[in-house]
Amino acid sequence: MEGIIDSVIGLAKRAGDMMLSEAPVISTFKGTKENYATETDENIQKFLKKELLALVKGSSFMGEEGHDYSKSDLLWIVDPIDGTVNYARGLSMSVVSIALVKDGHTVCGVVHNPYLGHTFHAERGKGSFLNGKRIYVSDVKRENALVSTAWCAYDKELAHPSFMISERLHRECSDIRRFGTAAYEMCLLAKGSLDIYFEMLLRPWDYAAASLVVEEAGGACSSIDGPLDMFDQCMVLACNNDENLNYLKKVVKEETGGNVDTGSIWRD
Ligand code: LIP
Repeated sequence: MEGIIDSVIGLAKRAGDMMLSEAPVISTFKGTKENYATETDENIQKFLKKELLALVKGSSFMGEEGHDYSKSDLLWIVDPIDGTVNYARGLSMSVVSIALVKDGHTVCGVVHNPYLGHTFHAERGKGSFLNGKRIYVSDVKRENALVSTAWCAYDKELAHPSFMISERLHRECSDIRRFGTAAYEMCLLAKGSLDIYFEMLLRPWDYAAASLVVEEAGGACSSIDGPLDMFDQCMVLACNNDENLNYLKKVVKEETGGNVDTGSIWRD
């Protein structure tokens, strides 16, 4: 996969320009009134699918807007607009997220915020970068940690345990932030601006790229009982170090009794 990262960064920036130049028009509702796509989500996905499949022969594609994919050991996992509700409501905080996953593990990832001109990228074993400058997670301890989280707007049956966890983290850490885009929040952790990140339920396109950016910056990502699932939805935990990750796992298990059914994107 040598040498493709610059092409992927270029495509993410062109997709970002589409986000800035197209007015948001809601086109599709996906099961709840909170979970929808805009025409721009669909246009960007169509554009990236064509370009990325041409970039790596034999690869396949999974995107948020219609996520059928053929099994291949080389899979593009794309969120055309992470933070779609922000985009639709004119909150200038959304990103394009592109990951190349080999045998279930991300090998390269790009997360681009066109509003701030922030482009994060990482290749496995080569470190993480923001606009070409190497980045590292913080060394902030739990009691001073800035936490970022959310309360399952698309899956409100999971909101109550999410609030319980947030209340405990607020009590035992420093404070909580919420930006409305998982991929960008995890990248803020990778650059040392946040220290603990948690969401009860996300899909592979929300975290496939950003999780590599966190890990290559020295941080740690996992689900509650194992690695992040690149082929199905799961709980997402990301921290600046293993100590805080173990603390977060303990809090989630204690506050949920350890039995949260996160369902599957492959069955209703
Ligand atoms: C969103 C995530 C956000 C989460 C939302 C949704 P989308 O992704 O970025 O963190 O709370 O439920 O998953 O739908 O904007 O790509």
